Amino acid sequence: NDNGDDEKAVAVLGLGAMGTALAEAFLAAGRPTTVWNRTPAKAQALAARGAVAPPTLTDAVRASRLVVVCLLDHASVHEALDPVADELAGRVLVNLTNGTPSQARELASWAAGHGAELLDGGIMAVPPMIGTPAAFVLYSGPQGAFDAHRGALDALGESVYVGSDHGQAALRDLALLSGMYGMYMGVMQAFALTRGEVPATEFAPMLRRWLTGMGVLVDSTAAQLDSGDYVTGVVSNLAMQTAAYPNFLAVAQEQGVRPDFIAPLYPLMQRRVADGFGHEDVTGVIDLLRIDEN
Ligand code: FVH
Repeated sequence: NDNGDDEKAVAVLGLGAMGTALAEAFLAAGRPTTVWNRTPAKAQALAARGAVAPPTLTDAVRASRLVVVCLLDHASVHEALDPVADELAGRVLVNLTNGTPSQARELASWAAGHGAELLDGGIMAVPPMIGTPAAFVLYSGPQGAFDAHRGALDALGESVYVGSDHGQAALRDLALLSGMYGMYMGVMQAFALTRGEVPATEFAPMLRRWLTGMGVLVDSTAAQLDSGDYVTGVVSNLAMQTAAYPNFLAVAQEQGVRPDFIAPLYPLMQRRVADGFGHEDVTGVIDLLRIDEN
């Protein structure tokens, strides 16, 4: 079962919800796939579908030049890989575990110290999306390693290379997920306000339509940020938005809902207006988020 010299072979370490989806996608793409999980039982279903499930992590790492790791967090990656570090020499380690840019850079140094190259990645998909056109995966690290293994990695979704600095994929990943959680907070607030008065499934299409329409704000905000001009293109000025904002806090109180998710934005908007920027877009609030300037 040693596929270490098979150019098409892939090893997947970690068979949680995501690691299992990754292994399934490699198998579906016809890649000889070796799998390992701390709790071995999770490998059984994949073995039944053609994956190789060796008894030890050492065997799994030796099975492929391309080793994909997708565990819970950065600490678990070290906990799993530290004991087999020397087996990584000459291999490309692709880390798809959620982590920070500094953790990615640390893992890259650690891998280099053991003779391996690291591609750090950020999966922009949930497990059912893996292997479909809806999925994209960010990668950063050595361009040569990315180019050499892109053919395999494309089985997971669109492979997007974002630079040689190992931290770049994690930075973009966490920024995109921060945007998602901000959106979730808004969605949760909207459902909490309407709960008990409007059936959620009746309200949902309206909420989705509104949020989809407001997606254009991403591009208008980006244009304003890059130009430094927060006035051109304003359709909803900050003073007007700040005047309406107390209503969001009032309706929360009226509906018996905590305002925690939406309350923090209000003082920032007020401060921006007080500083004379009421005629601008809400974009200027981003300036107030920088710790070093405030
Ligand atoms: N699932 C998702 O929607 C997101 C999508 C974007 C990317 N994330 C990140 O992917 C990483 C793995 O997520 P997951 O969904 O596979 O997570 P779990 O199903 O909870 O599986 C966790 C696996 O990690 C193993 N594990 C945990 N601690 C250790 C350890 N100390 N040593 C070895 N393995 C460890 C765990 O093994 P076991 O409990 O089955 O033995 C699972 O294989 C994650 O970074 C997401 O943020 C997913």
